[in-house]
Amino acid sequence: MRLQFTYTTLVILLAGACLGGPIPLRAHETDTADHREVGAVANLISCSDSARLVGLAYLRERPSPELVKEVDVMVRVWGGVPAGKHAVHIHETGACQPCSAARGHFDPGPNSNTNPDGNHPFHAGELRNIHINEKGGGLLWMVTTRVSLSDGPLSLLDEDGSAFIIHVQPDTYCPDGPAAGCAGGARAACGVILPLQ
Ligand SMILES: [Cu+2]
Repeated sequence: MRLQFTYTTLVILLAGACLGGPIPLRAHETDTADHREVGAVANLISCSDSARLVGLAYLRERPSPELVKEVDVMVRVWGGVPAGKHAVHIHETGACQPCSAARGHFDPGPNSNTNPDGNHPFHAGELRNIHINEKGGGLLWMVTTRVSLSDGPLSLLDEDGSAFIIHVQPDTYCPDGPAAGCAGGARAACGVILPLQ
């Protein structure tokens, strides 16, 4: 099942979850045509039940003439993921059926290494852990400068797209170098990143 979201839907779903200081949810141009605010959304689907929508993610690239952009990231989960900390990343391919179709971590460029454990936490798609409470809800809100939504070498909306992955285990950020599972292990939820018009 894939739901179509509008900005109005996003405001209803996310505004109440924005703890103390909601960000404006707007799609219109706020600068010149080259420096637009751009948005994207991902429906998060359970990796054990592809018919189950467990949350959503929202991205907003702020208007800027710089190549490196500031991108607001908000991930909201309302069920289907066990309580505790879970790794959250942006993976390199916009496919979630099965969740392994999202492949490795988003990490474009001449020194690309998408191995989830092998180059962690240095991939462009790295995000922070999300904490899921005992009722199954969780909210992650952060800013990254490692990716963009507009055209360019860091764009998540490249030819094969990108996807959010929420992992079963926490992200340890691999402090001892490459080790199996240090980046969160198996996959709990996945969402293909789609542009908002
Ligand atoms: Cu991952």
